[in-house]
Amino acid sequence: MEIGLTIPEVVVALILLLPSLVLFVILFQSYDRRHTNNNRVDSPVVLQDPNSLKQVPCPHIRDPPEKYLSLVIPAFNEEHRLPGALDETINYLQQRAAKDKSFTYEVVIVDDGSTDATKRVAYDFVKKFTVDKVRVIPLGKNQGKGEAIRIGMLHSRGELLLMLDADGATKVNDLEKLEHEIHAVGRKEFHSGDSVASDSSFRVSDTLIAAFGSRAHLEEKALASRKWYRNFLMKGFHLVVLLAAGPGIRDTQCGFKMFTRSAARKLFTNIRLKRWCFDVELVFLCKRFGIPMAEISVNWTEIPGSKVNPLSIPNMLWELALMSAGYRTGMWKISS
Ligand SMILES: Nc1nc2c(ncn2[C@@H]2O[C@H](COP(=O)(O)OP(=O)(O)O)[C@@H](O)[C@H]2O)c(=O)[nH]1
Ligand SMILES: [Mg+2]
Repeated sequence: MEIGLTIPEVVVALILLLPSLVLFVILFQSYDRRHTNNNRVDSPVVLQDPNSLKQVPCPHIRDPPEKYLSLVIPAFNEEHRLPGALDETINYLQQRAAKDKSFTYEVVIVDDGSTDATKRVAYDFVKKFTVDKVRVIPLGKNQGKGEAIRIGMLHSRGELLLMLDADGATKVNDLEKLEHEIHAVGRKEFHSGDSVASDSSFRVSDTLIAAFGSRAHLEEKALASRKWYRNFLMKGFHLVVLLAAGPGIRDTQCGFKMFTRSAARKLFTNIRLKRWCFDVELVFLCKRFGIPMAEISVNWTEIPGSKVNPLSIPNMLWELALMSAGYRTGMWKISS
């Protein structure tokens, strides 16, 4: 059978068909991820202690806190960058705990299907510092930074939960800036709700606050020194983020963010994006839940070995398209 289309007609047909096809695939994929993560069974719930080889229960974010602070580190092929960053982090935590007996902590390393020696390096730290202080959650297969952080958060024990990168790009003591802001905002909200409440009944884990580390103050310098595609990503991103999540946070992508336990419970039982744009979804969800967001300047050092490259751009756009389609059509429901 002869169709009898001229070349211009074929071009026009393709121009009309392609966007419809892309839209269809976006809607289909969003539909595929429509279930909230509350319904997903999150593994693992039991960890193995490499020292005693005993099983260690791994609590859920819905359980009461057992530590003051959890540090969640996503790690993908980080055998070289992780040891230095972990040494510095644990050193800081130990010094602080020595000065203040009420300061308790854990470090949760989520190994996201690394193909190098990341897991072994991480377990060496568990052996050295005990499974109470350092935990490894192995995901087996690579799932993405966002997914690794989600699983780490869901199995953390802290009143406050900090996510930070495995390369030590931000000095760990900057967490105090985020922590102080969370306490200040939390206390203010606590007393504004009930002016006669005594300060001793204030529990930071019950407040709803997210503190976003930010490199916005470094933007000019970064633009001059970063690779072209990082600048393209940064500028393009501001625009796309504005469209997808609205205004509020200038630097959504900084890998240094702190949440109260109650805020983390709401955010990480709902989040669906798994790779680089999960931070944008966090902003979106904070707004939906009315969780106050604070953006706080932190130090940032560009550490060689970044895994963000030009190939990350299509994935970022794809994730934002999924998110917009999912929430705007109502396929992605938010559960509180
Ligand atoms: N879980 C997981 N983490 C990743 C992946 N890619 C990068 N990361 C982690 O994300 C953090 C930041 O990564 P990096 O490549 O330094 O990104 P950049 O600092 O934004 O250039 C590090 O802790 C990485 O190990 C991935 O595919 N999965
Ligand atoms: Mg980095």
